Amino acid sequence: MKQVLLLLFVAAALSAMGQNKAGAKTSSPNIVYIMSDDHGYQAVSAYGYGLNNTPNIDRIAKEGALFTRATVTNSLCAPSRAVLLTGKHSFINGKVDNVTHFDWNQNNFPKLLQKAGYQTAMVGKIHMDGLPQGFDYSAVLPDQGDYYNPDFIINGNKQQIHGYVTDITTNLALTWLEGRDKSKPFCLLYHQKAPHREWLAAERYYKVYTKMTFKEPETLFDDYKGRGTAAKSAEMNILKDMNWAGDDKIKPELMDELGIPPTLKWDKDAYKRNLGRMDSVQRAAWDAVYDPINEDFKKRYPTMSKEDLMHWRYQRYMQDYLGTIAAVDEGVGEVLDYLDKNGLAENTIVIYTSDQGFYLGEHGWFDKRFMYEESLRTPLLIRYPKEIKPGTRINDLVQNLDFAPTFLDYAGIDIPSDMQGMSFRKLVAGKTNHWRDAIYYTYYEYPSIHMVKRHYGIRTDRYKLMHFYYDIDEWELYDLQKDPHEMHNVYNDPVYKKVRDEMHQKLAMLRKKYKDSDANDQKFLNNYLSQIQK
Ligand code: SGN
Ligand code: CA
Repeated sequence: MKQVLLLLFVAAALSAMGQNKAGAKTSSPNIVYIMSDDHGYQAVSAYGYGLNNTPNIDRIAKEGALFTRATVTNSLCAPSRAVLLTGKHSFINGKVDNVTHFDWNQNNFPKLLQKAGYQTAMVGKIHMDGLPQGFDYSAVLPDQGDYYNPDFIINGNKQQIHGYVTDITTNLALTWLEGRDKSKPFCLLYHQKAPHREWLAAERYYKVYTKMTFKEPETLFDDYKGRGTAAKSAEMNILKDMNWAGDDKIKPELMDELGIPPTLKWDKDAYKRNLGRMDSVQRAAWDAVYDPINEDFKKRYPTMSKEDLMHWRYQRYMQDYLGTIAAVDEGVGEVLDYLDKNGLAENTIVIYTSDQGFYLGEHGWFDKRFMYEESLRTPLLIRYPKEIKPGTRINDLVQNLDFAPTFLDYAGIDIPSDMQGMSFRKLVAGKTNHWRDAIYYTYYEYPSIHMVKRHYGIRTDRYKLMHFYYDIDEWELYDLQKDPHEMHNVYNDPVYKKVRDEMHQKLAMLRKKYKDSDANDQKFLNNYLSQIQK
């Protein structure tokens, strides 16, 4: 009897403190984690590249912090999402590439938040099979999803929703926020599909962006001298490897008329599939803008040199890519407004990031995968007025590996000892200078589209060491201070002998620390080869 009374007393005391059974307090911070797909930091205006304007995303950094060297551990969509959820490297969580199965039964940070009394939701692109675990609500795109009139899988049930994917994703996020149980803290993962290939913008933005001209990067005409086999054999060059119909939006009939062969075998099908999802009103609006582009190209193509074509294709790429980002930015603004209007801004951690970086013409490329800077790094902005001073800039080497432990730390939940990332809560609050001095990276999806060879490596403040393996055995070393564009591999330069030895030692230490090995590389290679042969 005494024990029962004691329990009743404890329960009453806990509820008086605003704490529910599992431990989360009503005052625990909310989390809004916004992640887009393939959004390079060069296309967030807060990073200062001058390509486009993203005032709403920038607002997060203005009122909070901007990370100048945030990186991912594996620059590919589904692996990056698995790292976000688990706080573990790909070779530990098992999702090493877009092909391998992800095991939802393993632990993840939303499950832990949920257990502690948070309400959790995931909206938008997740790119992994199976019902997402750890969420009270999920509304996700199947696989890559579609830009126009997309299907969504809402709590396991598929339905098509009319409209433009970015706007729909924002609406689903806002609707969930409004309808949530307001007595509990919440964690919302709001994941945009844009600006993923094939870059179809919303009507209100393609009308504007297709008229714009963008600054070219210095290395657009890179000839890959000074690099190894991997950069030379990758298939991500804007001039050689982009689809004419699928990417540039040249009509299949016009390709035939001009004698332009498809780049990839699904070049024309990609175009037909994407535009085929539009209704007649959407299609008419599209044609009104893209028909004149086709007519202009038809006139110019016969006299264009390869160089002219590269200039033209770069502009076409940027118009559509940056056009899709405009709606992403607008959605961020709507969510920030919602938090303001509902008095939630003060107690909500807002993050903006991407699943990886992207090449916007640097080295002549599009896509990602490589450990070179543009795809290794990713935008990262965070606002939490209670702890982060406006205008903070963090240059330390944080990774997407750190999100899970950071969120648990903010929520006051113990971080499981097998999570491999570090909480950056103190770092961003200016309460510690203690941080890692090197990051570890792995990439596996080869042979595959874009043909980026398997590699792993480390990056420190100044240097980067990479090993490309499987069908080659090549090392690359870059001095990022002297050579920020990574144009000269100095691995065999005697001047760098000491640096090289030190970097090798550090790499060996990190591989050991994170529990990676040649045996892992071999295991994942064998798995991959058997899966793609099926
Ligand atoms: C598609 C794209 C690739 C892209 C992968 C993976 N080709 O295959 O360019 O690298 O997705 O992207 S496409 O012709 O189908 O558009 S990821 O972000 O999902 O990893
Ligand atoms: Ca991606």
